[in-house]
Amino acid sequence: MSDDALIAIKPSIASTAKVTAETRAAMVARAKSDPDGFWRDEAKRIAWMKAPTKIKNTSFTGDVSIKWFEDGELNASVSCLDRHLEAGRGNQVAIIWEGDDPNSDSKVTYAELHEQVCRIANAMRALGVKKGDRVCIYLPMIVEAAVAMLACARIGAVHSIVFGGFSPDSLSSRIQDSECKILLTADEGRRGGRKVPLKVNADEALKVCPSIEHVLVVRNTGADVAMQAGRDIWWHEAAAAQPATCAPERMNAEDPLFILYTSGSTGKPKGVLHTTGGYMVWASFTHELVFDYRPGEIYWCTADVGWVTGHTYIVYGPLANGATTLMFEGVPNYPDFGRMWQVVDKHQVNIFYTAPTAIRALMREGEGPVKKHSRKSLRVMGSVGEPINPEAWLWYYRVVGEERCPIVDTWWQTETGGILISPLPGAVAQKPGSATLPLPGVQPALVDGEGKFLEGATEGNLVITDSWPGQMRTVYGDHPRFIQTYFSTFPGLYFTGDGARRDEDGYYWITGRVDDVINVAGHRMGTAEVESALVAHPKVAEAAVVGMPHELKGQGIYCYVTLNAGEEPSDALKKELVAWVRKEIGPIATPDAIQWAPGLPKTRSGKIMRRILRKIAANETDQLGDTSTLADPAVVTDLVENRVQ
Ligand code: 6R9
Repeated sequence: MSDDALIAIKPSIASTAKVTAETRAAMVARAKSDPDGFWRDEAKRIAWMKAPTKIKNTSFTGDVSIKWFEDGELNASVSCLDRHLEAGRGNQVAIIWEGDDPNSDSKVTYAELHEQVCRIANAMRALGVKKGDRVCIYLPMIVEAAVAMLACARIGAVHSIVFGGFSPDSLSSRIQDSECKILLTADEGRRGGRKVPLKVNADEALKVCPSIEHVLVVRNTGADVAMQAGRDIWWHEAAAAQPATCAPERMNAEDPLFILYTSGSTGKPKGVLHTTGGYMVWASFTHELVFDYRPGEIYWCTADVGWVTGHTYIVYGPLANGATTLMFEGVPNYPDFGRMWQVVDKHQVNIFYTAPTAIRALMREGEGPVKKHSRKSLRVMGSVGEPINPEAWLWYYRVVGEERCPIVDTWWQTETGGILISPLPGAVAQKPGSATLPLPGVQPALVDGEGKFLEGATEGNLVITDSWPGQMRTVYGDHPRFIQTYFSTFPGLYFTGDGARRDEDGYYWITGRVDDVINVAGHRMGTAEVESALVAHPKVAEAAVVGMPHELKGQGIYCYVTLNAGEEPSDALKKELVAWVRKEIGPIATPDAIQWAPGLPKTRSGKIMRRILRKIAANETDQLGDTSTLADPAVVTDLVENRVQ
């Protein structure tokens, strides 16, 4: 199939969708000509205590200041809970929880969720948590994770979720950076039939986190865990001691809602800060438009709440829209490769949103596990996290969705708060492998290395030329780093760090990161983070890490390691280094290949030439390009000869 093969808009969807090709065009035009009017109207989709009169006040130059709805007042938890109770939907299921074990599930109604949130919100207030305080959440995929987020929002505390797969070191550095006051965790998590020792990890992390005053612990698996007197409190006991209602804090639209750490090309992960009003409008707007969400539908996003996708498309977006959102504790291949489709049938899922890495892993197992289940309830299917190759796209479309369900390939980032580029099922024809067109109000552009705008069908660096409500506001505690990272490469433009191609129809094809960030199974990682973990090992002198093509994960982690003088390379040491990186960062950073490098290719000024290392890792050694600027071209010969197969 050629790049340009269009998959037409489904007539059945076009005739019933809220947004059609015509209405989309009108929205795009109005968002451009009258942004204040457009977003003033869209802001009505969430509940305000005081409706905003000032709408957009943003600047991408100078000190970079992004404010939306700045005189509005609201509480995010009210949009997600209270107003649904007031509308008589208290008995509707808000969250369907599906356990790792296929025999465990539960349902929580909006009224029940409201009560749980209020109790934990009160419990945190009783522990001294106030508006603006940071709360760290280190929980597995259980209902309490959503409760924790909304309870923070209720009292105006800023949550910072750390993915349950991260190591104690990764957890402690995130807690320290934002000086969290309390930690919400569980005894253990479950994943793929195994237990994750969250409380043990948390105890280890907290040895170096003086800001943490208390730990609320969910009894999840019932494991016997140590409880530190005076510090640790059982979640269920704290909840039971509190009233079932809690007055929501009145928040300004620009008060912070959450911090989420994400990897960049340099240094430690950055605390991406999102605020309340703009983020909530964006979460609700994009969830409804992109998934063509209709009241009463069952919606399932397979992400983890530890990532931004879980924030916006498991919790805030769907709950703001009054949807029934499914939360899945498990993994796609446990107990077998049919699990996703078994869950789809069991809960009659209408909208399904997952990652290319999962699609590729399932595709490898063939059609059998898919065909064992009906999947008739599915109506729209999404993809997120990395470029989806046309082959995987077509398999998803033909085999899973039986050519009935439009595929929405959604491009966005932690920084963008929600989806920016995606087809809308009733309005935009799809092309396998393309994220297609920007959402109304989003203005992408491609620029060359000098920042010159490129027109027409072309390829370049993806930038966004003007603000949208869901945009991040700053790097927590480091506004200069925010400006430096996103607005200095191409002054006056938001630089995404991605490259993209635009075709004759104006469709965007994201080609991947153009910086030193790699995307392993949809998880973002800075090569610098893995390098600093490696050089922290006593036997390692120097390390350079690059991405390499990986059939399932999209990219794998390829490490070049130079040992200290006198240290002998060995397979045992390779294993030790792999285990070391897993311990330092977490299992998602497990190196796929380690190559012993007597030396690294460097320029005469000492810069590692990663371009060459990427080519060797990708086994494109015939395309090394110019190596004449190297201080010692001989190291390249050695690296090529000893490439890890
Ligand atoms: C939501 C999320 C962001 C990076 C982004 C890009 C890649 C995400 C994509 C995609 C191609 C898509 N990415 N969605 N690339 N097509 N549909 O994943 O956020 O973890 O911050 O990662 O992921 O490279 O820059 P985050």
